Amino acid sequence: MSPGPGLAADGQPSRRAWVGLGGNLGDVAATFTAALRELEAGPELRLLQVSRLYRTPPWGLLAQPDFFNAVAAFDTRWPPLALLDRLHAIERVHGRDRARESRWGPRPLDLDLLAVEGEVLDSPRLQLPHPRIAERAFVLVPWTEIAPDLVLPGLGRIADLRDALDRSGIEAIP
Ligand code: A4P
Ligand code: MG
Repeated sequence: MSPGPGLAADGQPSRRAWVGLGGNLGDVAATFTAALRELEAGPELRLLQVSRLYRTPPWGLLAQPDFFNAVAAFDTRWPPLALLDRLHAIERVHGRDRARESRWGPRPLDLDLLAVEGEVLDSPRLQLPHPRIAERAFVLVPWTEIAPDLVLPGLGRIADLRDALDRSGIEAIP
């Protein structure tokens, strides 16, 4: 018998998860393409949609090259912490070394778990929705492209959060 809607073959519910991609070292577009392919490689994640790539002025630490950012939607049956571990493993494959970088500083690839459908978490390793979303136009602009009406618990609707921010300098790459 085939599983019902929203149920993966092993009976675990499949849920929507959104991942933010960022980077400002190396060939970031090629890195994003490779990282998405790697995320899709196993049976646990199915890529549904990816925003366009955006060039964005650096946020937080200003003296560094412009970033590229995008947001991707997946269906997953992984628990959120397993998904976070997978994201970190892929960051490492692409040369990210947390021990040698500064917070908000330059990096080849940053994969943030932005939200998982139905999950509100507040643990040291993982907070969901990602706690700093409402301050970050570089996340909200690409996210609005693929999920404008998504409502984040405690924060509000993605397109409304975007509209409240200064978006100057953020440009889609044609
Ligand atoms: N952590 C907790 N919750 C989460 C979550 N939902 N997703 C913990 C991912 N990680 C989460 O994250 C630090 C720790 O947060 C992790 O070990 C994890 O257990 P990190 O990704 O290693 O650190 P970070 O990226 O330096 O910090 P943070 O606060 O995630 O900031 P950002 O925004 O990712 O900072 N400007 C532009 N224009 N575009 C960018 O992409 N990125 C940064 C990096 C700064 N400025 C930027 C951009
Ligand atoms: Mg991060």
